[in-house]
Amino acid sequence: TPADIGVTGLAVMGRNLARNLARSGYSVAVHNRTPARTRALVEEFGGEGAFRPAESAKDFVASLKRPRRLITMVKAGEATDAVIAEFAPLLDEGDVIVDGGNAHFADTRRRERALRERGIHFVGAGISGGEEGALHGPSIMPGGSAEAYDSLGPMLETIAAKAADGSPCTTHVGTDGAGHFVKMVHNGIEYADMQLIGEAYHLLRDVAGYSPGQIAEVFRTWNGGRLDSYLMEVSAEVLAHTDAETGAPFVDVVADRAEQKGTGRWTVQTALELGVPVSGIAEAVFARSLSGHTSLRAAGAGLPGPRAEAMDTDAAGRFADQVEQALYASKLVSYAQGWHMLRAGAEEYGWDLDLGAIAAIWRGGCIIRAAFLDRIRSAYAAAPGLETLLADADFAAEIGRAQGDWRAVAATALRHGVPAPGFSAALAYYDGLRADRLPAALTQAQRDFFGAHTYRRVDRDGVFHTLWGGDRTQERAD
Ligand code: 2AM
Repeated sequence: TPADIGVTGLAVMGRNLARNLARSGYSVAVHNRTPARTRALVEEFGGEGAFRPAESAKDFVASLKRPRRLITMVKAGEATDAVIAEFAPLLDEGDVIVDGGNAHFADTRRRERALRERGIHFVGAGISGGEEGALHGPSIMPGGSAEAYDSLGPMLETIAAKAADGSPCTTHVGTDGAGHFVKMVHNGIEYADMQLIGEAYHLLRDVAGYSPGQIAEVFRTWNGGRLDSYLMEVSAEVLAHTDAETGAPFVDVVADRAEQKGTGRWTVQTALELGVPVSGIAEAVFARSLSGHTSLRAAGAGLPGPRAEAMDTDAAGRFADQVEQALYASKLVSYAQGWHMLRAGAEEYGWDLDLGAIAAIWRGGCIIRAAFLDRIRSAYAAAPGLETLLADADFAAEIGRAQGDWRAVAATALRHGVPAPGFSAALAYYDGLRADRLPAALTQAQRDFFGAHTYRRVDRDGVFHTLWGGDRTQERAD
């Protein structure tokens, strides 16, 4: 009997996804450019379910039930195009290719368009949760035609993570590149979350004087409250870990140069094009980048600045509580920025994104999974047109209660010379939203002065220019 679905590209993500499908009762055709990986999968895990190994692309395609469904799990970029070029000629109208890699959404849009012309459905599916997620239940963000989702949905819903209320962490996100776009924003938010947790750690260490082990305890406590999240849990685990070789806290033996594969950078690049201020994500990308500039940091190492002063135990405890408030408020802001970007992307690319459903499918499986996402889901359920998450009454009230401590923490960071770009950028964004008047008025006047770029007035319609070099009279410019 033919296989329900095929997976090609059997590195660890593909292999685990194929195993997840097989363990869920589907018969899975498996294929890899190098057949040794296919054989290894069947040898090691063949007992877990119905695998149909194929060595040639032709046999692989021939072993699939019609309309055929195949998932490619190869490296994003040229490999994906190579796989499509190899398989598309072997497929028929109505067949479905799913790209489960980390493709750029613009590539997915291009591939979807080209395959649509040939009658083949192309689904760009963001998959988050790493290796473990792929095996035990990831969050899956598929974009493509509704017809393709009709065919794939039941399988994806079976293998996806389940939220606490039992609902699957997948949904039809939107057409063409919507799934990979949403996955990209997920990763951007992940960068911001990690940066904010890093800043909290840095402040607790250098200002409160806590050891990594003590910070692990603080994080565990926070993880029992509103900051409950996978990343908080991971951070506590890491901070509690001791290096076996040296006996030092593990975090102290890791080189402090953060790397990046590029999805955070894509998020910021796209946000710049969409004109959406995602300062939390941008600061996170820049902070990683700064950390990696070894010679630059060496050149700056002797620059003057304050030294953190020791705090007594009570003061340190009070400060830790304030940091929790600052972390929560900054996190709220970065999620608000992320959702703004989702809205803007939907508008630009014509996707009907359900902003609450996206929060819902991030409640489980993915790296930013957290109880908190259920609150975003309900905020959008109550008000689908919500302009910003910060305008939700509950979030606004919370941030109102947090803001005193948030400001105190940001000020302490500045005074002690501990960099906290995420906390301060989030606060600046918040105050920018709150402001009655912004200095953008001066910006516009400057632009008109040196470049005759014109301005609008607060008191009447129209576009104006002032004759700055002449008698400074104002003329209509529209
Ligand atoms: P391989 O085992 O033959 O190298 C991650 O690198 C996965 O993508 C691997 O399964 C790898 O196959 C596959 N891959 C990388 N480049 C590829 C290409 N150009 N065509 C097909 N598969 C490719």
